[in-house]
Parts: sequence; C-alpha cells; structure tokens
Amino acid sequence: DKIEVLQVGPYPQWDEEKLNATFTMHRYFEAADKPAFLARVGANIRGIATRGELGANRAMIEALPKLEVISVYGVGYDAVDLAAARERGIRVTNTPDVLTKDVADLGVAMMLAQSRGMIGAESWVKSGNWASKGLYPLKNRVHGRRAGVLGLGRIGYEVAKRLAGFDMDIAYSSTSAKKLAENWTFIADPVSLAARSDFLFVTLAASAATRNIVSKQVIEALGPEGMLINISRASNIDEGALLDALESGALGAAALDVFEGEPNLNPRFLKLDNVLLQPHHASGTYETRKAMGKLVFDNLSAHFAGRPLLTPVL
Ligand code: 8YV
Repeated sequence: DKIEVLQVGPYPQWDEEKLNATFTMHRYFEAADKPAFLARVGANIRGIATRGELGANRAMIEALPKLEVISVYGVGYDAVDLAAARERGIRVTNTPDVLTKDVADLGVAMMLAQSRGMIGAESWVKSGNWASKGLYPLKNRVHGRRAGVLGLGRIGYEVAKRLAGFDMDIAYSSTSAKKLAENWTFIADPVSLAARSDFLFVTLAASAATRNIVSKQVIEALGPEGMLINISRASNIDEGALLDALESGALGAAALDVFEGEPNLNPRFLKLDNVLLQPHHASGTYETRKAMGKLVFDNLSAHFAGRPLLTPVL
C-alpha cells in the first residue's frame, strides 16, 4: 500500500504526477469542508506536502495522529507551526538555495520597473498616448543611489550583489556584520538603515521575532522619496502603516510580491498608483519550481526510506 500524504496546495503537473505515482495524495485544497475532510482522511496520513505560504497549522497537525514529516515547497516555513511539530517529533523540510537567485532577480526587477515607471510606460504605448500626448513623464534614476538590504541572508546577499552592479551605495542589516560584505555598510538598526536608503529591500526570514519589523517608524524614515521592496513575507511589514504612508505620500513607493491574506489583498492596495504589485511569484520560474518540486518529493522519499533528509528544518 502507498504511503498517504496530505497535499495542502496545488503543484505543477510534473510534480503531481510523480507524487501521485509514489504516494496516495489527499487534495486538501480541493475540499469544501476542510475539518470534515481531515476527520475523514486524517487517520492514516504520514506526510504533509505543503507550500511556503500555506504551511501547516496546529489544528492540521493535531488532526493527523500518524504524521511524521512536513515537506514545504518554499524556503520560508513561517506558516508551519514548528512548536506543534516539535512536540510530536515531526520532521520539517524546506527548499533553500534553489530559489535564491530567482527571488533576488525579481526584487531587483521590481525596483527597476517601479523606479522607471515601466508598467505605466507600457500602457502609454499601448493606449496610444505616446502618439497623442507625447513624451512619457520623467522618472527617477536607480544606479548610484543608496540601497538598504534588511536581512543579509542568502537572498539578501544575492540582492546586494546585483545592486553592486548598478554602482549602488549598499548598506545592510543582519544579526552581525558579515565578512563577505566588506564593501557594504553594516547598520543593525532598521530605522537607521531606512533613513540612509532610497530603496529598502526586505529579505528577512519571517518569524514571530521579525513581525512588523518594518514599522511605521521604518517606513517614515524611508520617506517620501523612498521605495520599499518586499520579497519576503507580508508579516515583516506593518501593512496598515504601509498603506497609510503610501496613501499620504509619507512613503514614496512600494514594490510588493507578498501580502497579508494573499491572494485576497487589502483593497486599499488596488487604488494606489505608487505601487507595483506582484502575485507572490519571485520563485516562479520553470527551473526553480522544478528544483523545488524535486526537493519536496526527495525529502518525503528520503524520510519514508529511512535516509537522511536533504534539507531539514527540524
Ligand atoms: C512560495 C515562498 O513557497 O519560498 C518561499 O518561501 O514563499 C515561495 O517560493 C511559492 O510560491 C510556492 O508556494
């Protein structure tokens, strides 16, 4: 008999084929009544395959008495209740490294697109405004300006490397100054980092400790000429304060890939013209998603074969 696994979200067809061939996958995301679904299929489930932004909460973990392993399709595992997993000795894996450079690429692309007004400029062409109204309004330069990277982990480092290519003056925060960042300025305090930045990238792994680390004060320190770029998790930002500042002009602009309650955004975002909004797809390339899907599968297989996990969190 195949091992039973709870599938919390959808995967590309190539991943689903492989998972379905090896395991009995229970498609949680298609169930109308989720608690009833868990009550019906939960007794024999030994694994969870989830996604970074969906995770596995305590209620789900507690509804699965035979659960042994949670395999996350994503580097961020903040949506997994680690305490609940730890109490039961349940293993947790994620997909680090394989997505780092794609996430950094998208963050930098958002900075460029938003600064230079590329989305609006494309509408200018397609709407015929170029011919009827003339030149597109001037926009702000990127190269040579000041960038802050809040959280110089794997993704933050790749962002900073890319920004160095634009001759930017780079500062970063981190738990401590990093050797590999000798040309960059270490500023531990997020408000001070924001105050000296034209562009502030949020590249922190989210946890209870980083919740709303981008506070009203940080947002106001970034200021009316500043731009906030978030490619981490919405919980790292005080989203209410962000919306207030974008509406009032206390913050110049934002480029965001992640939102509270996504994919159902706060409707205030949709009315703003100083934002660039992306549908949480910084890791969304064929190459990376294939590597992520392989890690999800390989971690589950390793666990059930009694081999060491490839990329364990717990
Ligand atoms: C998502 C992510 O997991 O890696 C992460 O932490 O947020 C993303 O890669 C992706 O959208 C797949 O769910």
